Amino acid sequence: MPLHTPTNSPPPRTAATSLLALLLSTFPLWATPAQAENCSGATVLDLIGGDSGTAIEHDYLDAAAGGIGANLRFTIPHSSAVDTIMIIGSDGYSLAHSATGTQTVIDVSTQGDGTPATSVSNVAYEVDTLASGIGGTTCELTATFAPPTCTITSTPNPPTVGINWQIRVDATNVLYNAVDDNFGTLASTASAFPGLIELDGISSVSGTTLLFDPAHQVASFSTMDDGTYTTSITGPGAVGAQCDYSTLPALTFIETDDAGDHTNPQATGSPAERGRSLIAIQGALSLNDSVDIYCIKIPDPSLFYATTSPFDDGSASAGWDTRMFVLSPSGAGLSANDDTPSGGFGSTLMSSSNFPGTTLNSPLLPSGELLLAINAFPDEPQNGAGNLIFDLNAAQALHGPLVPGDPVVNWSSTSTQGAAYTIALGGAEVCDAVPIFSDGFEFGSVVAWQ
Ligand SMILES: [Ca+2]
Ligand SMILES: [Ca+2]
Ligand SMILES: [Ca+2]
Repeated sequence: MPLHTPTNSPPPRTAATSLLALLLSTFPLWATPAQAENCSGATVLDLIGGDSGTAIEHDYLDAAAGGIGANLRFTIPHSSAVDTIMIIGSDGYSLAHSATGTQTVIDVSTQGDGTPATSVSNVAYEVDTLASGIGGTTCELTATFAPPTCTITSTPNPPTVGINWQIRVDATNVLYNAVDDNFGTLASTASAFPGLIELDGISSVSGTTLLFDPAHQVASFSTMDDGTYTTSITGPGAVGAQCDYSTLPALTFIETDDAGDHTNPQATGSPAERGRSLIAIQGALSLNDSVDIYCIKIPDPSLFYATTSPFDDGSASAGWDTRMFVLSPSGAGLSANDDTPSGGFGSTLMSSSNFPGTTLNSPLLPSGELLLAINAFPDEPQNGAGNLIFDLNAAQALHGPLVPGDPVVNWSSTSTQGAAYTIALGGAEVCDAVPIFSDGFEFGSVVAWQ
């Protein structure tokens, strides 16, 4: 049995409910329901860069460079009953605008209206169309600041010792730093560089690009001005950008006398050339010279390649059946290839994630200073027991070692091939020293670099 039995009797009528009933009978608020408003079709346009749609990327020119920040135009179609449009931005902007006719256009700017605010990298705008205070569908439009970009231009390029040298910086969508009073900075590794240069004196403005010309100059360029020059800038929303220019041209290393085997690898440059890009090694093998080994530096393995095949790099050449290997500084085999998958008998080494063919035994390329070896088919590197370091039967594969860490002790030399070669390199730098080993003329523990 239920403990409580509901009743159908009405609630007791009070003075307040009697007054409400009287008002409703006199002023029927929803006797003719208003149409729910629809803001679909609303778009936002970048008045500076021209991008348009419901989610745009827009440009920016800071007030300190003569601009009004970002400048957005909202275009909102609606019924003629609409009299108010609310725009509420995720950056804190919130304002009711009057609407007339069947389309309303509203312009806002960072400088004039505080939106889009530079404290965030993008703003979501909620658009509400209202007729006599009654709204309907809500639309969302998204405006994202284009990221800052920069370039450094050298005049002349490359610089010439003894004559005037200038560098220019172009910076786009950059935010003025009111604390440091600049649009960015220019730093350099050059020994003669006077210290951090602030980019504050704009030479000219083109669109949203600020030009600093010159950002730095020397009356008579010297090798003490050699180095890497780096510009750092920041855009709205604390989005940063950097750009580099190096005065140091890339090098081609030419084999000096004879690059040794494992007893005597050859450095690919002098200490003064350390860190410069190495784009090629030129040398030769012969009947009495069956292997050449060089020290190179690989800063980022994902960018590295070495090839003797003109199919893979037009500046590479050999014309005979090469093999190439990468070894660790202590002589452990890391990676090997006989024939590039691109065709012919040239060899190509690169990170296994980039190699356009089969990879076997997990070929590994760490970053840092490594040894690059070239010999001729069918010669093989071997360990101390005379066993193969790599099984190169799959000629077009990229190979890792059969036993990881197994050091090369001997290079078989039965080939009758070998002549001049040019190894084309990418993502490689000059190595100015070679490892010396604790166990004499065999690969083993590295005790120092010379
Ligand atoms: Ca040689
Ligand atoms: Ca040699
Ligand atoms: Ca080959």
